[in-house]
Order: sequence, then C-alpha cells, then structure tokens
Amino acid sequence: MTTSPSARLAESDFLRACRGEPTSRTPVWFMRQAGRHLPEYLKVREGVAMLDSCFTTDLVVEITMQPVRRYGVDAAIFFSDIVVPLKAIGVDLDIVPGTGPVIADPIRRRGQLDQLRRLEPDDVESIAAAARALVGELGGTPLIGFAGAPFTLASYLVEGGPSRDHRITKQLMYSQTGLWNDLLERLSHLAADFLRVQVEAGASAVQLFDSWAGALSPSDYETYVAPHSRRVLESVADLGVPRIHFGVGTGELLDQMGDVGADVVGVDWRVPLDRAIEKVGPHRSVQGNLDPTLLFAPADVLHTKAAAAIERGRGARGHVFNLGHGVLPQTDPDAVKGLVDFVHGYERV
Ligand code: 1CP
Repeated sequence: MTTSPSARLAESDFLRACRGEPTSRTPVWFMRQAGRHLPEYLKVREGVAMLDSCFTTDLVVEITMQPVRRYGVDAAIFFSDIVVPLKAIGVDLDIVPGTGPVIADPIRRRGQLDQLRRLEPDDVESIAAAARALVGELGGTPLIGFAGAPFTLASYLVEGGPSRDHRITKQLMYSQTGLWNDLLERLSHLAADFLRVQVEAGASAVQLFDSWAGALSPSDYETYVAPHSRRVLESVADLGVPRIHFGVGTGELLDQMGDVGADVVGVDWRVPLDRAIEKVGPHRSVQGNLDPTLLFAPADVLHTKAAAAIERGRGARGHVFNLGHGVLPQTDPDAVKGLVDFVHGYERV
C-alpha cells in the first residue's frame, strides 16, 4: 500500500512522540545538527557570511537537508538563527564568526523600541520560499521551524552580544520593569510572527529556544518572562502543530516552561530524564537529553548512556531523543551517525 507524503508525515514517529502516541522506535534529531561539524556545511558556507546564508533560499534548503541525508534523522530543523527575524525587520546586527550575534546599538532605552516592529511576510520571503521547497524535498520527514524566546532574544539585544551572567539584561528587568515588559512584548510578537511564517510555509512543528532562561530563578521566570513566552506559544496554538520549548540549565523551571503552553519540553543533560518527566507531568512529552560531549566518549560509554536515556524516557507521554544542547563544532560526524543508528536499532527492554 502506498501512502501520500502528507499521511506519512502525520504518522511520523517524531510527530507521534510529540503528540504522546506510541511510536515504532524512538525518534531522534539533534539541536545544531546542521552547521560547523559537517564538512559539507563548511564547503557550501565558504565565502558566505552566516546571515547572508540564512536569507539565501538555495543555501537554507541545502544546509537543512545535509544532516537529514547523512544521518537519517527523524526531523529536519530549519537552518536559520534566532536573530534572523530581528535582522529581517532592520535591526543593525551581525553574526560574528567565533562569537555569535553582535548588536550595533544595544537596546536599553525606550526610544529604541520602535525599531522592533511586527514582521511582515515580505521581510522573510526568501526564508518562506526555503521552507516551501524543503517540505517538498523532505517528503515524510517533518520540518521543525524555530524562534528565539523573548528572554533569550532580549539578552542579546540588551547586552549587545553573548553574555555569561546577563547582568545588564537583569538590571534592566529589575529596574525598568515597564520598559522590560514592552521590550519582551514586542519580541513575543516577532517570535510568534516568525513561527507562523514557517508553519504556513509547511513546517510541521515549532521549537521555541529560551536557551538562557536557566539563568533565572523560578520566581523571576514567573514574573518577568513566563507571560511573554506564553504569549508566543498561545498565539501559534491555532496552527495545530506541536510546540517544543527548550532552555539550558532549566531543571528547576521545567514545569513552568511546560505550563506556558508547550506540548514537548526540552531537557538538558543536567537533569535525569525520569526526574524531568516527574516535573513536566503526564500531559506533555519530553525531548533530550544526552550530554553533547558524550559524542567524544568511547562508543560503549555513549551507547550505555543513550540506552539509559531511552529507558528513562519510557515514563514520558512521548520521548523525542536529542542532545541536551547543540552538537559541538568539533564533533566527528561518524559518532553522530553511530548514535542515530544505535537509537533506531535499540530494542526497548
Ligand atoms: O558561521 C557559522 O557557522 C556560525 C555558527 C552558527 C550557526 C551554524 C550560529 C551563530 N548560528 C547557527 C545556526 C543556528 N542557530 C541553528 C540552525 C542549525 C541547527 O540547529 O541545525 C539554530 C537552531 C540556531 C539557534 C540559536 N542561535 C540559538 C538557540 C539554540 C542554542 O544553541 O541554544 C542561540 C542561543 C543562537 C545564538 C547564536 N548564533 C550563533 C552562535 C555561535 C550563537 C550562540 C552565541 C552565544 O554563546 O551566546
């Protein structure tokens, strides 16, 4: 019996696990599965600036497909960056090799908020075109669209670049709470608009990256961040696709990150998955959570840990296997391939 790509897509193990339905095997994909650890990525990126590549339809399609072809992962993640929608509305920023996003004029005053306007479809037409082309190429493999959550975007905008302690961001949050809320509200609309563009172009799940939310106490998360992340996730609820919500070091926040409107909660490697499942509760799936540095360990160590994660994940409504954060640039692609094959071949006990 032949089935159409859209039927195969709806019944894919990845989407089934996100919805909490039984799967034939544990689905697996990796955050940062595209990118610098792949020689074919480095080749196509030669001489092309990171942000230029994100707005070039053919490159987005090619780079998104690379890990799917090489690894046979159960989902593709759209090749882009969390700062792309900011660039698309005209914020003066760049992604500097070896550093990350750098903002020309960090946002710390009310007068600077007006530049954070709503995203119009025309701003990201080359990106939507890439998503449409990808859905055709991917067939039964789901495409995950993503955006940066308001807090994590705000951290880059306020600090001016990557930060270890988010000091200036939190200073603004505590001392100018009205400005903070207006900033995060604008960023929540931007994130929601960007997710909508990707889903309307064919993405069948979304992930909201609040990578740096783990820098917050549960009470500060609730007061200063949760209402804004909730606005993002609630405003894409009508699209009917699973919403994944992930942050690093968020062991104490997992329940709150689920409660703002996630169907799947991403878990980093610091929390055993069974403990994470208890915190997340029975109504949401989980994603994770191997330490990315295990890809540098001997295969027997890597596989023992992967098996433990799969077994712990059985207590969840659904489990999508992933790392606890992104693939590191020095990772050997053969180790990644070995892990995908191990997860796919694992017979649950
Ligand atoms: O020239 C290059 O190759 C630059 C490296 C690079 C790449 C490949 C950056 C700069 N971004 C990306 C792509 C990217 N960014 C993807 C798609 C690739 C994939 O997942 O397969 C995704 C999902 C992101 C999302 C992203 N960007 C996040 C959230 C995920 C996470 O890792 O927590 C964050 C925080 C960023 C900011 C960013 N962009 C780039 C870097 C080096 C950073 C982090 C800087 C920092 O430490 O603060």
